Amino acid sequence: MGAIWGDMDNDGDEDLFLYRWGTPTVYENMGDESFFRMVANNGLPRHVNANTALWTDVNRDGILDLFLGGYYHEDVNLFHVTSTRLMPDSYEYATNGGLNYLFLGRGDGTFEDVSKEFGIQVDRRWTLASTAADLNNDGYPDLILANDYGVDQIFINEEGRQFRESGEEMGIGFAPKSGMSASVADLYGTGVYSIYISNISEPGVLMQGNNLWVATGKREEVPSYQNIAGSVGVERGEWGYGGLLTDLNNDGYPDLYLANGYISDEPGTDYWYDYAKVVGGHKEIIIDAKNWPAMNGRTFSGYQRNKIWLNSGSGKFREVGAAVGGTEITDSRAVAMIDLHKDGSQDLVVANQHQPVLVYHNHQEPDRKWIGFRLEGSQSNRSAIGAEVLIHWDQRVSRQTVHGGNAFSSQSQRALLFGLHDTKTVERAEIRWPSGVVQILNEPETGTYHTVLEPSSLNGSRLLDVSRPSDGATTSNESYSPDAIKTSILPTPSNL
Ligand SMILES: [Ca+2]
Ligand SMILES: [Ca+2]
Ligand SMILES: [Ca+2]
Ligand SMILES: [Ca+2]
Repeated sequence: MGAIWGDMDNDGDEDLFLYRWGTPTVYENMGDESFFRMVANNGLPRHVNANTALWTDVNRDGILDLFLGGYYHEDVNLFHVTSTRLMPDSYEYATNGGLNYLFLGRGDGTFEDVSKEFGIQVDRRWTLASTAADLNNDGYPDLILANDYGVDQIFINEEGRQFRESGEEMGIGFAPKSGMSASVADLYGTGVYSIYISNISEPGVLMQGNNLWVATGKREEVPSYQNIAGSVGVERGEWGYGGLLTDLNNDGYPDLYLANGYISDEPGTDYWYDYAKVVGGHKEIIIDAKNWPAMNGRTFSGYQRNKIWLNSGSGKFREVGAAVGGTEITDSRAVAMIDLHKDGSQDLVVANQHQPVLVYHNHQEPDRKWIGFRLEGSQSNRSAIGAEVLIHWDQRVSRQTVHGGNAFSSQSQRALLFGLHDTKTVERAEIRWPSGVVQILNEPETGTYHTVLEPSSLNGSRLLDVSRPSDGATTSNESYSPDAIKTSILPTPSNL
């Protein structure tokens, strides 16, 4: 289902974690162009029907930990089915999915299962996607889970010792849908993360709509979220999979790429009627695969074009996919961002079911400015996963985090890239390392990637004191109201 890279033993080589409906597997990079497949006594379970995983240092000890999300119950082996009662027991509040796991890394490629003690294994939702970001600004990465057949969840990290499921408290734990992907971004240059979760919409049959959760309230508080997807125009995504928030036109505002399309088979046929009958049925109907009619080559939310929504910066998004070269009709699943030519332009890689992978080269307006940061931890994990960069420019702040897994079954490049529109200078960049060290780069040069090594001492930097907000964006007491962006008018983009 997916693969994520991270330096689990901090030796400078990227190690690989591969997750699937089967045995989760760690491949240690031996540094000599070979990998060692670690299968036994590594602390990981033998069988998980995993659909999502993240490298993340939850306790900030400098060693990468692993989050692993289960989809089907772990007693189910889809390659040797012993019972047909393996489907969800409800379309909206399913309670029989796979367990989720959290493993603390020991730094030698072995792991300690702390799923129960850390409050991760609290239910059996059907988790399809996950991402990690510090939502409440306490320095610890929190977990955002997109769940199929139910509500989404936020697990707030309580100082690296435990997680507290806070979805309802934070406003996202209602309205069950088919969560397929989770992505965060500072959408409006406020230093606050919004969350995008893709779902399913099929006109005339099922209109869940996708969720764009924006934070309300003061920045120093635990945020609560409000879904503004409908009012800003990113709700209708058909059968959505990977939804990635990333700035595609370097205007400083993250845009949205949505991979969609489930099964494009026999044209003119449709599985939806049979599907709707089953999922609308009693628990005993939906749970048993023998009640699900055979698809017999029928199309099921197929022949869909992926979406590219440009963020106007003032609230609204505009769908421009076909106009900018995204015309393919594909059954798309994962999408990842990588700057292939290192020219400050985010290219896209899209994985498709039963179809070739597509690579989109992103041609920018030549005068668009940008700045990039390639981070390497010393006290923090060497991959710098969980590190954040906040750039202060043009009277605003833009914030990004280094992800160890993101969206649907994907991981984007870890170097952070910020679009600056036509602004030539950045006042300063603030790097918040997972160790707590905050490093300031004054007036960093634009138009280049800065390779930044985490300072090994506190010379020129300081420890992050979360009880006293630091300068700049996080000190602001101004409240952030999504109403302000709802009422703004969509400007005509001068270019795409
Ligand atoms: Ca390594
Ligand atoms: Ca750790
Ligand atoms: Ca946090
Ligand atoms: Ca943009």
